[in-house]
Amino acid sequence: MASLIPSNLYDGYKLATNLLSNYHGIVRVFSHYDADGIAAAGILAKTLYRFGKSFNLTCRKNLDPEFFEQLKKEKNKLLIIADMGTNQALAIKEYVEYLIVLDHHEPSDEIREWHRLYGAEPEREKGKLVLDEKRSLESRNILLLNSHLYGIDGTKEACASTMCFLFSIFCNPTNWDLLPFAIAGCEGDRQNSDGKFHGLNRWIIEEGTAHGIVEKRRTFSFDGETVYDALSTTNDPFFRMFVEKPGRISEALAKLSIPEKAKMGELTPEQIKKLNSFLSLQYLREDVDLSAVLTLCREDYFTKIGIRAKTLANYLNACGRTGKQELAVGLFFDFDRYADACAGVRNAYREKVRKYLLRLLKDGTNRLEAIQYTWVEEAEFAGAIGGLALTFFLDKTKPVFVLSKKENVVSISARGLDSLVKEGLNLAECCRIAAEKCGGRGGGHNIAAGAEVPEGKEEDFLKLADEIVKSQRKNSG
Ligand SMILES: [Mn+2]
Repeated sequence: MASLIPSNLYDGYKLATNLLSNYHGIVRVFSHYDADGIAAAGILAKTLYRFGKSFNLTCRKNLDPEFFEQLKKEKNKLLIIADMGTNQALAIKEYVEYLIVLDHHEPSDEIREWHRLYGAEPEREKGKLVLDEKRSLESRNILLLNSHLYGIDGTKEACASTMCFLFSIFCNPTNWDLLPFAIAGCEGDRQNSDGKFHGLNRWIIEEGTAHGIVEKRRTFSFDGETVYDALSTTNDPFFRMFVEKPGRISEALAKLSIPEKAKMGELTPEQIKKLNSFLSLQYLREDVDLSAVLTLCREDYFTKIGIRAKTLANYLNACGRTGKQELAVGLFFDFDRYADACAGVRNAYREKVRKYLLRLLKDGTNRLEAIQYTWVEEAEFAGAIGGLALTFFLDKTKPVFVLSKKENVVSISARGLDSLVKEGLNLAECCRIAAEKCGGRGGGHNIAAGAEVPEGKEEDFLKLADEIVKSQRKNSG
């Protein structure tokens, strides 16, 4: 393991592990509320539990002023933040004694510089968080375990659940059994958007496959009990023709001589091939993004607990975003007890997403010169809807911004495509700059980012975002 992980990251994990073993209070954990964040949270929870540590866990949408208020009141000593927190680390540290951040979001220039000065090559006493006298006081006792800071691409090679999983097996090799959840986190964050896993993600998956923890099988990216169920309920991948005319599912299956009631797990290679060709051809006609065509049929990982990584990711995402985080985290401790409840939450979530997708399919988006945008009533659906709509039916030459309003704040989820990123699009930068100019904040990844601005500022935000995207794409030639 040491040879694969950069040595300074290895040191970071060692320090984090030692810090935990010498710490006897309650560990406060915060994580993000999407599939990757919940996977990271569950992995941390199980790790702390096996470590014999008491902990208190909360999953949140973001680290807003309310979070800082809460932090001030709680008076925590040791805080672990996953899937968020890199760029707020110095502010968070004001309220706690020790801070560990396990993240994969793009660090700001300020944080990169801080890390270069104080974090990159820890000249620390072995096993203790004591820093060299030369280093600044503020830098004490912050461990930034963000993949980007160690030369690992956080959009493809390691997500928050990967960073937490590595920490977890560092603490205790028994935790290898949490691998299915780590893969679910990678799936949730689309680290394998080209159909393959890379870097540290690939390493943990290959190790897990070699040791029989997960089994690789070629299958469709949609799931369900029977092939009819799967095709009639899936939003990701989304089949426009089936959604618009559900009768076509039976027609297509009859034409391909595949029984509607055939179990997804029991399709023969011949049936998989026929159905894949049919669906791919349809996608090419509908001008669906190529990434979806290429990943329609691909490798997935089946776990001993009897669930696919992709399905698990859907459970975690649906529970996380609809305030049922305790059900999702329950899966890590007693899978059989919580699986049915999670499936129910996933089904309800899927129906709502579909309702929004249908509306968008019918009404289309509002367009500016370089971006397009739409509104949804519930913020927790914004990211999913933007990503799916852009991949499966919207104009692919413009990133999509999905807005929603809650109290006095407008939340924005921005989604792009690989093809746009190659042309210079960087939504993280776009959201950050545009939001800051509107008195809000934003950030994320080049292909998927978010922002919040005060109500009334959304028009300004959209205009600025339009200008920024225009110049990003122009500058790249
Ligand atoms: Mn993530």
